[in-house]
Amino acid sequence: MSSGRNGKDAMEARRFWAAAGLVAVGAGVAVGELVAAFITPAVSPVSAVGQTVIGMLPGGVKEWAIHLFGTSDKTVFLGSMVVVIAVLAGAVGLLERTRRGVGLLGIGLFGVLGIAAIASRPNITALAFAAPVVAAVVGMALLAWTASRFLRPGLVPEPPAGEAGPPRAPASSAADPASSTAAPTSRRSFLAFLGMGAAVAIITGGAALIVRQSAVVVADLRAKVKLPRPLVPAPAVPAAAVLATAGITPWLTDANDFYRIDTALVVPAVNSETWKLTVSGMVEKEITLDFAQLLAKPMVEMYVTIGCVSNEVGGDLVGNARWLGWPVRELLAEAGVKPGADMVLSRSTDGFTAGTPLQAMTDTRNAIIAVGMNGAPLPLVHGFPARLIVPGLYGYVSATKWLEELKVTTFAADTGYWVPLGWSAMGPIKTASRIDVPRSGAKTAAGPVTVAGVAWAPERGISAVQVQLDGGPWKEAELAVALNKDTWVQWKAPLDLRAGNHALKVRAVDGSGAVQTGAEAPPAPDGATGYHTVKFTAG
Ligand SMILES: Nc1nc2c(c(=O)[nH]1)N[C@H]1C(S)=C(S)[C@@H](COP(=O)(O)O)O[C@H]1N2
Ligand SMILES: [Mo]
Repeated sequence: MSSGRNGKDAMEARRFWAAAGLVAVGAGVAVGELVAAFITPAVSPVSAVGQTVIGMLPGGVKEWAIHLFGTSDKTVFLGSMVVVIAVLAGAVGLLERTRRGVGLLGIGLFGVLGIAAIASRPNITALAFAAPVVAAVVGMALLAWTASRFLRPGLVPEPPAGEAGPPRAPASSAADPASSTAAPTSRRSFLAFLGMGAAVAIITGGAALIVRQSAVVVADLRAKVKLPRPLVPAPAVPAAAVLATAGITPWLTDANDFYRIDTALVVPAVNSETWKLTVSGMVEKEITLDFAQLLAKPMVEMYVTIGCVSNEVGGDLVGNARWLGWPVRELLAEAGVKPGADMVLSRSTDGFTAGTPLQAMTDTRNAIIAVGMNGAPLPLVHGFPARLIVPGLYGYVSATKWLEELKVTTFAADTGYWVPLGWSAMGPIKTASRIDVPRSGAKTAAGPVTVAGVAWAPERGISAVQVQLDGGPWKEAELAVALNKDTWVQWKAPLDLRAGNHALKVRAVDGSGAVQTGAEAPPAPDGATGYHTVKFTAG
């Protein structure tokens, strides 16, 4: 039979040991992140575990995860990871209280998970394992220290659950051995515990500062980059390329509004002063060049619309920018491609890979190693200091950001990151069109209105856009002037609307005369199809 006082003590003891687990694991994780920030900035143990978890998700959830990667939901994901780690840490502390050594084992298991997660990341070095090992050692040491201090052998343990111990005298808590050992309330032990907490806070704060500092340093380097003048500048954009219809997507996408899709939980901060690009694989001679050497190459500048394979019909994972860069074919010509190669596997500093047909890298389309976006160095989120831009291909097979290696290889020997996860090895961008005005569910005026949007078929161009109101006949829309085949085209069409509900459909005809398919298909494995339809009300 347990008195109220014992219940309260047990509660306090549980709180203490949950906190002890939290402090031990928290300090371990913080130190591990700190070690990683110093020696392998591209591999963080926490994000490696997160990425492994996402990697183990089944197909449908992964589909959703790709979208997650491009949005602010990353913060939500990292936040949930912190909560999960905190709960497990508390559990580890409680375990150590009742079964000495088991909590330590739990922390060791954390370390093993971290090591396994890092081992499953592409392109890692042995150094990357230092962080989870240090994290586990620090966590175990702290918990062992707490246990040796507050769970001294020889003192009366808590009675096992369900079995009432001998009745205790309602003595003062200091005289009660059970409560004084299980829930230390003495001033000294409490101060020691606070000290550990403070150490954790300082270490975590320091680690966070260092990580943030590296981003600041890189942002500074980026601000100082002087982009070269292009040998081949992009043509001026004629006024007739841009429609004035209110609500239409701007023809040129501002870098700040450009969609972002990548697997990086933390944006890689790549130092442009130490950055190098390597050409390897099936080449006559390997080439390595640094950022200054890259900037000295004869550059081309061009408007290109890029898009994500995960874009739904009518979605906005697509954007149009002016890119500055050095044609990949010139770099490959310097390296000398050996016969038999048919793919270039590009790799980023954070281990992402994309497999691009050698053909697309070397033909006249100007696949480039891009250093500039809309007249400025690449923003950090869009791949600073260098990325690939290949007109006509979805980003997952071509647009590697934070580029560091081009391996000339074959489709038989290598695969890009997304291919084993159920996406097609080949990813040409499908002909697509979108209605921007009116928006779905909008209320418009009845009578004459202008509907408008964009259409794209990079590499083939757009020759016509047609709209269909309420299942009626297809009607030609008016096209803005197309700058080239690789950029999207704005379109608009005047309609005369009766009051009531309407459904508007759009479809495009590409430069080869092929009409966009109306057959509905999901994004996986090689891009969504179907006609974008907007339902709205007039009057
Ligand atoms: N390093 C790296 N590069 C990457 C990716 C990635 O996950 N990591 N995702 C690719 C995908 S799927 C797309 S659609 C484009 C998106 O480029 P953006 O974020 O600049 O719009 O980047 C590509 N390059
Ligand atoms: Mo993508």
